[in-house]
Amino acid sequence: MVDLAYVIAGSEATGGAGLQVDLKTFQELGVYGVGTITCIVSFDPADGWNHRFVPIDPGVIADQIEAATAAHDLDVVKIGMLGTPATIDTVAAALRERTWRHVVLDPVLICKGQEPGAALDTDTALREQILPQATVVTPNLFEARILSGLERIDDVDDLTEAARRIHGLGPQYVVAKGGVELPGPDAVDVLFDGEEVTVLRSPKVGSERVSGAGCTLAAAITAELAKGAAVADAVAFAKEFTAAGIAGRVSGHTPFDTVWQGAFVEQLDLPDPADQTG
Ligand code: PXL
Repeated sequence: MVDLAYVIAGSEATGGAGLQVDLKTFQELGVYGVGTITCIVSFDPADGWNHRFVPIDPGVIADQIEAATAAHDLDVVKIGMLGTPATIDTVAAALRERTWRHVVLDPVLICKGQEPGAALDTDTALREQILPQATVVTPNLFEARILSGLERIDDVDDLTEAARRIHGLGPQYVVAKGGVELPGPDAVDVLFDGEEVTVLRSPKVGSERVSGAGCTLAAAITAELAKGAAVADAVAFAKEFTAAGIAGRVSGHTPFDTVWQGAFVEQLDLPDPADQTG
């Protein structure tokens, strides 16, 4: 029987981020994906690709969660963009209703196009209601700064300190991501489990941010956990999977490229089953 993974996240209409990326990643990694939509983001090509953000009615989010969890025994879930305090209330309550083996939180804090005041309320609600329920949280540099309260994160020591502080807010494992913005030749991630710090490094692929990398990483961690991997192994594999996807990126008409989730399997260069005889 195939393993199942669940995601509660926003739709991003170009296909480069959000729920679309999560489900593509799940499929690529051999788990059956189930998704609940929290909001719809449609970039506006006539306005610098700014985000147009529409939240889904909380009652409709609750209906989707009811349907998904009644249809399947789901115990590993990824949480992506939630976007409003009302959505966070609904999702936090639904999370509390059952026991999860893993809750992987990609703490997507702000969306360009939202009111700054509304964004602050959303950050607070996420920190208070969702973060303590997460087993794994995957902040990028910006999110790590906001969640840790550190003014600057300039090197691996700062990133480690941020991971320690965020761990203090409740999640069991913190994966703080340096990305292309942390100075140095490598993309550095710091994994902190409350006791041990593990620093993961891989050479940066280019110097530009690629859309969907954070979604892909958290979804790949979720898929590996669904299959039974230990957290440290899931994180290390997800980093390789995401790096391959960044190297194999897709260019469209947007000013940024997006991750290709099929690149990891392509680079394995598996023998074609049609070539095998006997
Ligand atoms: O990459 C963060 C992200 C997550 N989820 C949705 C998004 C974005 C960024 O645009 O639109 C729905």
